[in-house]
Amino acid sequence: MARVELQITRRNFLKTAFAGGGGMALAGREIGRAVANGLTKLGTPPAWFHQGEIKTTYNYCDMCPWKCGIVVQTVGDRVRKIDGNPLDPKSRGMLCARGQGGVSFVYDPDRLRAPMVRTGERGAGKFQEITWNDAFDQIAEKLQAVAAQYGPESVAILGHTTGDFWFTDYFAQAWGTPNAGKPSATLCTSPRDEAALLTTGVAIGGHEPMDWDAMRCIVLMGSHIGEDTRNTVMQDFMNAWGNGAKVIVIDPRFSSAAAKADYWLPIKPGTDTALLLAWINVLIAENLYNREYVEQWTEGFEQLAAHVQEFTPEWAAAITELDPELIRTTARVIAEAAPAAAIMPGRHTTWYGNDTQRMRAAYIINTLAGAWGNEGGLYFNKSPYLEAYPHPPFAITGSAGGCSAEPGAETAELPAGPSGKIRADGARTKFLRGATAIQELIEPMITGEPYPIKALIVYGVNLLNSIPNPERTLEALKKLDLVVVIDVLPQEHVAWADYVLPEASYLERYDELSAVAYKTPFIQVREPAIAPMYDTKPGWWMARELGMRVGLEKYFAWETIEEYLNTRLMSIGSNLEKMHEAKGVVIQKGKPYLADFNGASPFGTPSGKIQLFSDELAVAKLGGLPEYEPTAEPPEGYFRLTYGRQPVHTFAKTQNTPVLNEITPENEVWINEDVANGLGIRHGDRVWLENEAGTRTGPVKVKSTQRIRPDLVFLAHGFGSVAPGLSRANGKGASDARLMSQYKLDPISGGAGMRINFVRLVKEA
Ligand SMILES: Nc1nc2c(c(=O)[nH]1)N[C@H]1C(S)=C(S)[C@@H](COP(=O)(O)OP(=O)(O)OC[C@H]3O[C@@H](n4cnc5c(=O)[nH]c(N)nc54)[C@H](O)[C@@H]3O)O[C@H]1N2
Ligand SMILES: Nc1nc2c(c(=O)[nH]1)N[C@H]1C(S)=C(S)[C@@H](COP(=O)(O)OP(=O)(O)OC[C@H]3O[C@@H](n4cnc5c(=O)[nH]c(N)nc54)[C@H](O)[C@@H]3O)O[C@H]1N2
Ligand code: SF4
Ligand SMILES: [Mo]
Repeated sequence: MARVELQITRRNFLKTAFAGGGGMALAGREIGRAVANGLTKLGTPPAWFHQGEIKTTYNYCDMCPWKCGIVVQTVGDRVRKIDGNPLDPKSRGMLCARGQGGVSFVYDPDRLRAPMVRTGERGAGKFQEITWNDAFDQIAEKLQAVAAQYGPESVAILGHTTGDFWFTDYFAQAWGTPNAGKPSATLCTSPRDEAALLTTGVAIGGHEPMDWDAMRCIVLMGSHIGEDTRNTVMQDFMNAWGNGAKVIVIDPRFSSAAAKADYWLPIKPGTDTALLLAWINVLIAENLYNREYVEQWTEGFEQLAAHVQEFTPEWAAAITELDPELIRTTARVIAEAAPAAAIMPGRHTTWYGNDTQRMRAAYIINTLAGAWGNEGGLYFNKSPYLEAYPHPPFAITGSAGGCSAEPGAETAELPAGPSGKIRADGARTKFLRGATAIQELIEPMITGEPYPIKALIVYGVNLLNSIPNPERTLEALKKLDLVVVIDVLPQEHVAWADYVLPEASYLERYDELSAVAYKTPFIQVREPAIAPMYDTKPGWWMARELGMRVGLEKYFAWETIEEYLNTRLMSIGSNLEKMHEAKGVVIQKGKPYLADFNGASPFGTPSGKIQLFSDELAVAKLGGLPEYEPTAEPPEGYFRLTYGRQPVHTFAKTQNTPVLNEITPENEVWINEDVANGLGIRHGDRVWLENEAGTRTGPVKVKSTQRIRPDLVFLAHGFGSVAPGLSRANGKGASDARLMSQYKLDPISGGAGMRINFVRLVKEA
């Protein structure tokens, strides 16, 4: 009865409301004001949307590197709300918790507020305020002194987050240092991209080209969607799952994605390549591969078939500790769905130091399934058309790469500096395609070999939390002649700067356009919602001010950022005003499928064919076909340290954001319940984590669970910071970065495998 009554009442209410529809819209503002006045009289402050005119600006999110398009609502000088931009292909009107947390990030009272110069010892964190003018004059003088004595190469520039372009790409090339790097390359995506270049000749790019809508079988190797909370990826995965796609998850931990899987393969860590080789063996032995596709588009099938003959499911079972029948069954599940089946290329793929070969094995399976360029498999990304700002030739060419690099950036090119010196990490000789191994740039700062690096500019990199072996980084920081840090928060490494330059956040600045290679390529604009708070400035302005003082005027011909952006936008018949009218995003046409190429090859290999056998790797004696390479086992009493993402935090950057900190203030260390019981450790206990070198972090809460194998522990990255200025995050939880005394370089991609560290649990004293 009650329910019927309620329905009637509601319907009557709606009728009344709609009867006056037109009038209501007209009178909306009046009513709003009346409501606000009425509430104020009652002593209740009116809601933000009744407090004044709402200004809408368009932007792309900077709470993680994914760059979802956002709509920002501002009243007066206060940002009130961020929503997903419904027209943006990445957000589609939705955001993850971190994206929503952007307002809180920007109003974090702990933000850096004014430029500062160091007054105490490096690392002591003693500074005094300085004017922007004086800061740039002094920095420019010191940079020029370093360059005069050691050459421009002796300045290293490290960058990440969405404004890094101005420093790692634009300034670095104009200045002439090849020693620019991003943690988003060789600590993240480089193995999967190098493997793709070697195999298909097409890099994966910023956006994994899974053709989700039509996919029938999804294989996730690691890829922990749901903990990795990239907005679009979660939407796509859940839609595909809802549409009945089969899901296979390979993970030593029962991840959030594993909870959605039809098949969970709790693999022994570090043995994925053995599983992949066995899958190839089954696909070929049982004749389950796409013969026509293989004949038309590949080279090296005979060699591959001979190579995998011995890699039976039984062989792999002994290595991976998986059931051989499960290996067979899952290979058949992939084949049944092919070509609408793919192993996701992954994102963070720097695991054990042999990672390019693992990714190649995965791509070979995607090839045998006929996935590249077929509907439901892997589409071809296309970069949007957009001209660069015209400038005289750079001193050097070649971008630092990484997942936020502009499409078309020549990441494969290995530049030498103006004095003919190549990258100081020895990239050209060490790695096949000369990637910059960011952590290796630390070495010449300490040893002076092969030549000295004397100055360091850090833009938006969490230096002591993102780069493995932080103790070595600290040694380097002590030796440098000049350290400049551009950041928004007093992160740990900020204490080591000579000059701290506080940036205006992404909601307070214009920025470079975001050009996204995608199924439907698109361009996003960043408009400031409010003026820079405190005495902060945008990164583009800093790059220009510095450039003007070190003789690079010709590269910074534009007077204002509006002029720079309008010049670029001219090439697509647009400008800032039109971008605003278009609600912040312009979408172009893609070429996603083989059929779109009219018989021509979309593959960028020299032969235009997918290289099942890689001649390039064979010539370099790096293995024409992938082989399984065992990784070292944890010593007695130790566990392999693995790490991953936490749904509401980004790396080590959001732990201090008030609303996100409130949801998740600290991390937990996952350990197998039986093992924990054996150690007398209970769920909820606090322990310290100690690596083989005796480095400790914690205390951290124990999550004792059956959801993880007994030979590893798992930690969400980014916690355990030691930065007194971060009032909420300081000292909470444990830091995976601090435990990474070791890393292993992949000889092909230069990627630093970080899952080779072992730790033990020490009960809190
Ligand atoms: N919330 C949130 N989301 C993010 C980010 C963030 O900071 N916060 N960062 C973004 C970025 S830049 C990246 S690169 C991605 C990273 O996210 P992913 O690319 O998904 O990272 P992975 O390393 O593949 O995934 C970690 C998973 O690998 C499992 N694992 C550990 N060892 C092994 C092994 O030997 N074999 C297999 N098969 N699995 C193993 C772990 O148990 C864990 O579930 O996340 C992105 N999304
Ligand atoms: N131990 C360990 N190391 C890792 C990983 C891991 O899981 N564990 N993951 C790796 C991966 S996949 C990646 S992609 C990298 C990520 O590496 P980073 O990008 O270095 O990670 P963050 O912690 O997000 O650091 C971002 C820094 O930029 C600052 N910042 C935020 N907004 C702005 C801004 O608007 N302007 C400026 N100038 N600064 C800003 C933040 O305060 C912070 O200092 O780390 C890699 N390293
Ligand atoms: S995934 Fe979340 S944090 Fe990352 S850009 Fe999108 S909304 Fe922002
Ligand atoms: Mo990453």
